[in-house]
Amino acid sequence: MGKRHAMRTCSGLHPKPAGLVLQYGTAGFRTNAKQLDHIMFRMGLLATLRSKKTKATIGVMVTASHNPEEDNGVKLVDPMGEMVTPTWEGYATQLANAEQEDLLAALQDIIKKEAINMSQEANVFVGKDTRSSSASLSQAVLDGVSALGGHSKDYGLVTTPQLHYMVCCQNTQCKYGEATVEGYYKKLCQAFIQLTKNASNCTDDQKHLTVDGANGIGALKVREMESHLKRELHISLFNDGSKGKLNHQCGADFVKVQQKPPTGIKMNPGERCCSFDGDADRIVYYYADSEGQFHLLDGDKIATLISTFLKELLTQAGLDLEIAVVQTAYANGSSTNYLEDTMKVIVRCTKTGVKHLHHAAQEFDIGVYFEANGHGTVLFSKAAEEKIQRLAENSSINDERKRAALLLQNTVNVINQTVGDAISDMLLIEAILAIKGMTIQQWDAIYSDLPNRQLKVKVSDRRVIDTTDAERRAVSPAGLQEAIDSLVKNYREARSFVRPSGTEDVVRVYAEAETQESADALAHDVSLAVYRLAGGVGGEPKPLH
Ligand code: 16G
Ligand code: MG
Repeated sequence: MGKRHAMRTCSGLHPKPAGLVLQYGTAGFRTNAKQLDHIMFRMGLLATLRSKKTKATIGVMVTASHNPEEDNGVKLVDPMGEMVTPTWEGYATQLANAEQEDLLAALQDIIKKEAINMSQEANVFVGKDTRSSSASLSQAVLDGVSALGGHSKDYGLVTTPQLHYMVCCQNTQCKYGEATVEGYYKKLCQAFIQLTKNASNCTDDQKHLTVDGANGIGALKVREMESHLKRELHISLFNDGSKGKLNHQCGADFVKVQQKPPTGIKMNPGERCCSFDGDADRIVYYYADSEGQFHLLDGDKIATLISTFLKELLTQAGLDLEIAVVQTAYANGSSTNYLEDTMKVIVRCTKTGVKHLHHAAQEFDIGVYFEANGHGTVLFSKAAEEKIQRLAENSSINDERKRAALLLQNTVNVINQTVGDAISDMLLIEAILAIKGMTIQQWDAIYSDLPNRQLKVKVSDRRVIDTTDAERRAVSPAGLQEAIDSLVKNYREARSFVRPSGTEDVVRVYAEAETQESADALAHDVSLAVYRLAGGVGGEPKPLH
């Protein structure tokens, strides 16, 4: 068989090091780039099978997001731009770990289980980030696609959300937009310009935004997009990749975890700044006040700003649509209280990982989902989009309703609904602040975050920790939850939970409390409980102070 022969020959060019075992984790495979060549080839194969199975275009993105430059990774994108389903994540792991001589059998196993018609056409879109290893690794993906006779389109350097967008456009016959990077800029920027038209008294100062591009793909793409913004947003771009190292002391993850500004940017007091991560699917905002104090506005603050804005517009438009905010256990308790008690919106909590939030958000007319780390977007149900559309086209409604309906319509268009998108989120946030005439300080003051602390604990096998209730409670090992419960009782307004990381070999500990000292002390207490009850390795966790 010709194809089989081609497969053998090509897979020989991308051999698997014997014994190497990797897992398709929360966000795909991610490890040192040197270990990934065979994984990429095999993900090219798998994407081709997935395409044949779904009779749709599938995406493969080569990136390791916020990881250091020497790492790389790969994620598969399903037809509507979503993350691939759990069953296929399982296949990805099986295929990745089959020894060289078992590869054909592993493929045949998937073909059989999924009853795939191998004569069906296959189409795969491939994208990559700016890592030096990405060029050859994305070529390995392309080799995998052609080894199974699939067609591929190489988008080259794109952000992760741009690739998700292209896949969705392609599979909706361009109803979602044109499947080109130009088309993406046009759609988003046009919507942004329409939105900000309503904020005509915006000064140049208010139109200014400082962006930290994490020395990655997001910086390149912001540059590319700028002309489409027609000076309605003035961006000062730092960490644009011209000299600094990717994600090194910069980017959204650094800023969120360290709770401090990235290096390499110029911050003036009171000015809005934001940071992207290495593949531009996350964003956080921040500013320094006149005393030089740093203030972070994370995914929770973003979700609050967006959901408040949408809720006000729905009221003004007289549209009866249900809006919900989806968070994870990491959401600051103050944000959850504010959303539920003051804003009166529905709040749902899911497990960590975009696919869980995305899924939960799909259950509402309008689902706003954000992880505290800045990954998130807004989903509109088909029915909600149609209602908004109809109202915007209705000529017999009063001016207030008309204005709100048009704003809602353009809000839908500025959002990348396929996945969290730093560029799209940035445009939406900038538009909201402009329309509301709101400063970043005013946005920050909507509610005050409870002091919190995140720690990690090394244990011999993190799988001994099993959680329930969207990771808020531990069901094993025995006694751990009871220990956490009694420690939490020692502090005011306190909360704590632990979960095994999906991307690192550690157990994560989160604690929040009335004061920073209490949050730090509680996080330490809980770390000790994990260390003692869940098989800690290395030295005992030391107190923070
Ligand atoms: C991945 C997830 C992110 C999550 C993080 C948690 C996607 C695209 N990314 O980066 O959403 O917050 O993992 O990491 O799903 P952890 O399990 O190590 O805490
Ligand atoms: Mg990312």
